[in-house]
Amino acid sequence: HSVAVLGAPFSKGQKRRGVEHGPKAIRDAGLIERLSTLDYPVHDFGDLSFQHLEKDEPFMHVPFPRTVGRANKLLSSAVSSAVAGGHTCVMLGGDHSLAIGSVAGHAQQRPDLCLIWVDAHADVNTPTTSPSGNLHGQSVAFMLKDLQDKMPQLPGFSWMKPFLAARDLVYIGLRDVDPGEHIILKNLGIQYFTMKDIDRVGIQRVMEETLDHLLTRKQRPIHLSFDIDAFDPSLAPATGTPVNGGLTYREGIYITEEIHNTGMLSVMDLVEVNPVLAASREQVESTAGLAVDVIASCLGQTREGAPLPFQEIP
Ligand code: DIR
Ligand code: MN
Ligand code: MN
Ligand code: MN
Repeated sequence: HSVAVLGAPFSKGQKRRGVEHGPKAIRDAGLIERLSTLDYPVHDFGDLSFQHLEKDEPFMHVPFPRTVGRANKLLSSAVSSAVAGGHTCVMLGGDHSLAIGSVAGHAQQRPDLCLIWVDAHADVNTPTTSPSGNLHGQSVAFMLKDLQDKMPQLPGFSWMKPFLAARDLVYIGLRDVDPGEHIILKNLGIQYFTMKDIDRVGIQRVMEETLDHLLTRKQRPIHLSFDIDAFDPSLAPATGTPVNGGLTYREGIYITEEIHNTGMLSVMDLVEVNPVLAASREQVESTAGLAVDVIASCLGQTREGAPLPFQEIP
């Protein structure tokens, strides 16, 4: 198999500037070089270019609906083509509203996919429940078939229909869930593991239960949507909405190693790296370097050493 890297320099799913520079920061931290040490071809498809829309009035209190809708339409085609071309696809954000297009494009090719959402936040607000209006906090609500009757028709989103069943989604790392989101998680019976759950049972059991829940009935493609703010802010300071008490480095890498080991990872997103919000160049480099470690681990880099076939000691 081969890997396709796709940059999505986009920030209109939230109100802070700078997250559109995430793809460059992650590439500058050595992503392509690192992936080329693994054992398959890497194709860097560069960055998508998103159009600026002059007139894009808010819908209710949701800013830039047409801009976000159009960007995600473009991204969904790009991801769909990459998957159709036989690549494992790595999408570099950009803000987390981009998961709408990424998962939708993936689902076009693989309607049986399941979704693992690693994040401090659930990103499942509807425009009605959202305290901020920001679309990066609403991505999952656009996907869920079970929320269809709660979602208004937003301008910019007529190209897509909800495609995901609540039972095909698992969250890991939650610690900042809005009241309306909590009601949705409970009402739809969505499987989620908060940081408290990780404290209680450990990351090993969380991953066992996650993969049991999603893969026991049948083997199917995995979409991993990884928000860098799932990590503790001491490890990933350069991000828009840091929340204390996040994943340790080892918990994060354990998650990605276990996902790699399923052999079912098909598309992943790495989002919300915002180099402009860092207090120093060191903070940019540590956050982007962490993103590179996460991606490489998803694609087979191990803590044990290179996954080579058996060789004699030289
Ligand atoms: C909040 C923050 N729940 C919202 N969400 C963030 O705006 O809906 N997601 N930051 O990554
Ligand atoms: Mn998120
Ligand atoms: Mn988040
Ligand atoms: Mn491998």
